[in-house]
Amino acid sequence: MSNRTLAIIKPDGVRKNLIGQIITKITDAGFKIKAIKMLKLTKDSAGGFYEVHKERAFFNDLIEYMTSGPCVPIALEKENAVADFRKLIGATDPLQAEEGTIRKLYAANKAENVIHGSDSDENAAIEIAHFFSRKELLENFGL
Ligand code: FUP
Repeated sequence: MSNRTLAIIKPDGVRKNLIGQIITKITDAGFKIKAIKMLKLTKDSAGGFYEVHKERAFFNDLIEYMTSGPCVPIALEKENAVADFRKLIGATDPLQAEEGTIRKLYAANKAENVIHGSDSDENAAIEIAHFFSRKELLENFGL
């Protein structure tokens, strides 16, 4: 699965009407969209997704933000997907993100940073499974 990663256009990206612009950046960078949907996370689901951060001071705000409106999870494919996608989105804090990255272009701050990208092949597989069931991947997306 080293050729796959999970992106999420977060609720602020959807609210700012940036779905199209962000997807264009992603596909222009050579990523192929393998599965996509739009949904509003529940608190439980968002809490599970960000389980690693549950002891952090920002956890409650993170869950409020991630459940504040619909988001768009996307399973992407490309050689070296995880690393290349992290490069395309830029640092967590847009002030530290490189010019031209999605977060530099569109993110308000490090808490509301418009897009998620998996940080390892192992997490990519877990995160894709968080949003897309095996049955759905097979029947709807041919994966
Ligand atoms: P990233 O891998 O770049 O998405 O960043 P992290 O996994 O460290 O953080 C996940 C999310 O937690 C961020 F996208 C936003 C939120 N966060 C904060 O709100 N404050 C912080 O200081 C760090 C992260």
